[in-house]
Amino acid sequence: MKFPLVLSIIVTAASLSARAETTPKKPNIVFILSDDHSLQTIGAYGARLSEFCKQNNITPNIDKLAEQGGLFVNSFCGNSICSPSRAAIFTGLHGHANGVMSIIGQPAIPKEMWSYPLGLREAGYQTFLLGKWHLEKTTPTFDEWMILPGQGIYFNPSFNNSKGEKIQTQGYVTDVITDMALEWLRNRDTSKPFFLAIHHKAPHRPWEPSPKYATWLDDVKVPEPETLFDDYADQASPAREQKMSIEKDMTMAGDVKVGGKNGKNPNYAARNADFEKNKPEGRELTQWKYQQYMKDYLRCVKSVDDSVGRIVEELKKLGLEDNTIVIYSSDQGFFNGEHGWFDKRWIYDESIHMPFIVRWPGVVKPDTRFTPFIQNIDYAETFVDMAGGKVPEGLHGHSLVPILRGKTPDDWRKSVYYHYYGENSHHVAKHYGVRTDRYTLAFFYDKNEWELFDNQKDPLQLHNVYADPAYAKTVEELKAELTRLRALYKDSDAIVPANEKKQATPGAE
Ligand SMILES: [Ca+2]
Repeated sequence: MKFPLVLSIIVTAASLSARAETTPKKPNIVFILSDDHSLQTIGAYGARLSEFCKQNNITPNIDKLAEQGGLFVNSFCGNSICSPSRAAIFTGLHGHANGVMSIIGQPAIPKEMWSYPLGLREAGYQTFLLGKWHLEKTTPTFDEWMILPGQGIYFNPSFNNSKGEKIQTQGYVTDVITDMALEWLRNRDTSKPFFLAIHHKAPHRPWEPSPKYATWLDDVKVPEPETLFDDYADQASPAREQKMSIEKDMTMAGDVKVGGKNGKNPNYAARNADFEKNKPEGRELTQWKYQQYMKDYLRCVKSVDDSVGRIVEELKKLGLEDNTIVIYSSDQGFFNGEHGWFDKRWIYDESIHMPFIVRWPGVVKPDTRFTPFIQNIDYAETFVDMAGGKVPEGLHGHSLVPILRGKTPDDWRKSVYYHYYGENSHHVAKHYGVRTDRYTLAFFYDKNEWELFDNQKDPLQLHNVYADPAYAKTVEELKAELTRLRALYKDSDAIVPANEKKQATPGAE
């Protein structure tokens, strides 16, 4: 595997003169990153399940952040899978440049490579990372860290910390992480501004809710997507070959928690009894599985939302509310039954979108809906810019601070680049592509197959119009844009790693 950009973007740390003194009242920054939380399941986003979330009080605290600050409606990842998205956030570079393109056999990010905690440290910040890291071979560059090994687990998780200790905890992972965050806030070094990264495990598969919410939502019906029974008739062939369908690939014992060891878990007793009584089959079984999946997912989201509420409340108690930026994001989106799927990986909208919400008192006007196209590669420079620090030349992202201040640069990007490198657990074909305001163009290069969606006419992304003569000019323009982006980021076919031979651990994404 090659790292073509490493040499050119390795930080010349010495050349970045540290700011001599921190300016008064530098803002503190709390960055909350959940795992696989979709836009559809955030009330404030106005997406498919947003109204349902509002009616059922699922994300009141996240929604409040958006009301008091702003949210980005065109926020995207560059590769919709955990480790690569996290590496892009950490380095400000797409995967082909930082080396983390997949979740299997991922290399360490080169030690010499710049990452945003280094920029924050130079700017006089103390930095703490807490929760899911999922870049196993890379040591975090935060001053202190407390991370879940691998994926982490939902109950009684252990953590590894920056002192080389293994910490065993008791309780539900989202609550444990929140307790640790509050403790750190109370005991932090008050002589410096801080950056606190809180990386939740939830709501990642296998969507195990807190016992507190085990039966919450039992009596409601989660609205089904129009495309729950998508037959992929008018899409490119990879959509028909994936293995992420609720009908065929969502497991009864592990995912839906019926039978197996989950069958005896009292938290899942009601659904096991219901299944035994009604024995749904065929389409009804898919619908039934969808309800179980979505309720578990939303129960996990509810605990994340509680966490957001507790953190904001603690900032208030500590008198930090007015001078602390609070950011909420997730490492990518997720299919909540759209196209009949769970999981992510595709350039398609539910997967490529990332929530990005920023409350920055005195800077971001309340209830702002930002429309510029942003991407996870922008986070690193944004964090450091918020802190008044500097970043090295050659990052792929750009600071969002001008946009947050209400002035979008004239030359801001109008499209985003996407590249999914494949791994075997859900059989999604490798593809790269471009998402613009109106279109999504993807190239499945191992299949030499293109797919074009007109998102204005076809927001559900059901009809591949690539071969439609009416779109010939559009195809030409989008291909030119894709070529431009690949040249801009210096991505090339030579960088695509050999297809992974190893089967991924189910759910280990
Ligand atoms: Ca994820």
